[in-house]
Amino acid sequence: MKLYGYFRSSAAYRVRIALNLKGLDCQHSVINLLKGEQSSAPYLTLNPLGLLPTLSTDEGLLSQSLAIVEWLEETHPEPSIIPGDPWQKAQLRSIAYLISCDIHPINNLRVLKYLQQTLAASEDAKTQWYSHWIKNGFAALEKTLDAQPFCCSAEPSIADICLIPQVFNALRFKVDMSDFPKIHRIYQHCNTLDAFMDAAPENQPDAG
Ligand SMILES: N[C@@H](CCC(=O)N[C@@H](CS)C(=O)NCC(=O)O)C(=O)O
Repeated sequence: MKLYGYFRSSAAYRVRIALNLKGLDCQHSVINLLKGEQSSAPYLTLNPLGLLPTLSTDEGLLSQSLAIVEWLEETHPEPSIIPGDPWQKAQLRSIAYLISCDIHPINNLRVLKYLQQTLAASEDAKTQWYSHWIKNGFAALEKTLDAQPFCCSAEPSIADICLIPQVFNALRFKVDMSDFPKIHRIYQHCNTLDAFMDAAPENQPDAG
C-alpha cells in the first residue's frame, strides 16, 4: 500500500494512526499542501477532488480518510478500531463524524484560502473563523464524553483517530484547551501510545 499524504494533513494523520494501530506497513508519498501539489495534474489523476489522503491498494485507489479507515477495519479486523455492538459502533462513528463532517471541512486549507483570497478576510478573521468552529464542535463533544482514557471505548477507536489530529490543529491555532479538559486528557493519553506518537506530524520525515 502507498499513502499519499502530508505531515500536517489531519485527514492523512487519521489514516497513519489507523495503519499503526493495526500494525500495517505502508509506503508514504509526500504531496506538499503548501506548494499546492494537491492540485497538480498528476495528483488529480489519483484524487480528482484534490484532497489528501489517497491510499493506493492492490485493489485500486481509495480516497476519503474515513472510507480508508473503515476499509482497513474490514480487511484487517484485529485489533478492532470500531469495536462493540452496533450501538457502541454507532456511538464511535457519531464522534468521528462530528469531527470529520462538522468541524474539519469548514477549516480546510481551501476554505481558508477562499476566505482570505476571495472574500478578503484578514489573518485575524481567518484565525477567528478557525477557532470558532473548533470550539463549537469541541463544546458539544465535551458534554457527551464520559469514558476515559479514550473517547468512548476501552481501546483506541475511530473516534480517537479523528479527535487527536483535530486537537493537534486546535493547539496549532492556539485554541485554549482548558475549556475542554476531557478532550485534552484523551489527547494526552493517546499521545503516550506508539501508534499515535509515530503518526504525529512532527515525527514524519517531511516535517519541517
Ligand atoms: N473528507 C476528506 C477531507 C480531506 C481533506 O480535507 N484533506 C485536506 C488536508 S487535511 C486537504 O487535502 N486540503 C487541501 C486543500 O484544502 O486544498 C477526507 O476525510 O479524506
